[in-house]
Amino acid sequence: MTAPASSAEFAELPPTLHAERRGARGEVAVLKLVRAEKRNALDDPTVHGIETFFSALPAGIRAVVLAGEGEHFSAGLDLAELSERDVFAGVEHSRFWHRAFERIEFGTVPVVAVLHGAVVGGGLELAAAAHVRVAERSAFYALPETSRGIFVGGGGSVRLPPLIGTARMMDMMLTGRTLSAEEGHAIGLTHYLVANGEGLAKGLDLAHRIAGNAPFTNFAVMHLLPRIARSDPAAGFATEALAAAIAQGDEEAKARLKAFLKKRGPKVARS
Ligand code: 1HE
Repeated sequence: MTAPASSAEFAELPPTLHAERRGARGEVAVLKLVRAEKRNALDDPTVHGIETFFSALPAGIRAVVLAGEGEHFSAGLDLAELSERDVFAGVEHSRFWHRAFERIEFGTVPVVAVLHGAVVGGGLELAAAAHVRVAERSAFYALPETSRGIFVGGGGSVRLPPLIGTARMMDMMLTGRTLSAEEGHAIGLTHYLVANGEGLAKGLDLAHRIAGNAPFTNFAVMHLLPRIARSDPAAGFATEALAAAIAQGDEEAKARLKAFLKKRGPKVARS
């Protein structure tokens, strides 16, 4: 279902991005890379647009689906823009990507990435910043930076090792190895594997489920879980205890617990 909300509600985006709201109350936003003629290569205006979009989501949006138009999710960094940058400009450019993708990973709402075709270089780094990844069987993953004589610069060396392991990332970078959709799923890079053409529907279904969670719980999962996982266990247990106490004190949690006890809340179902 598409909500009647107009794209004018969103921050101004470059022509390479398209945003719309979905769901009965427009609670899910879909952000699409729409530069299919360049295989959704990420030029500066597009990366800036991603940062702007996630920094200024309209009120009422509780989850985002990130997808790509055309045959591929994204061919990564726009190589045409790389030509004459000096060393420090390169540092600033990488930091600019970091800021933009940080707005996804540690933004205001969970993000479901829907992947198909090439998910390579900066495109894979973009996908890694999302919270849940759905892949169509056409998807393939690679880090061709090495073959271009460059290095990952969009946060890949931080976000990919926890997902797929440092050794596997090393192999992908050193040998130029491409992973298939099935391999990506088997190693936990993606959470769901679906038939070609079914990714967006699956992504929307998951986003609507996420949008129905208590906002504090979504916040804790996005912002606290990864930090607890990286901290020492003593700090992790203390943070977890605080988060658990705050969550259960929330009115939303109390209402949901009461509903279950009165046989009105959902039961856990077999998959
Ligand atoms: C591009 C880009 C791009 C395509 N920058 N223009 N990324 C890469 O090294 C991947 C480079 N791209 C490819 O390997 C292939 O294009 C694909 C496998 C993704 C798709 O192949 P295909 O046959 O469908 O398309 P194509 O014919 O190769 O490309 C169509 C057009 O898109 C063509 O332009 P045209 O004007 O000749 O039509 C291509 O030049 C253009 N195009 N990919 C610019 N990446 C923050 S650091 C991140 C570092 C990285 O991301 S490095 C990895 C870069």
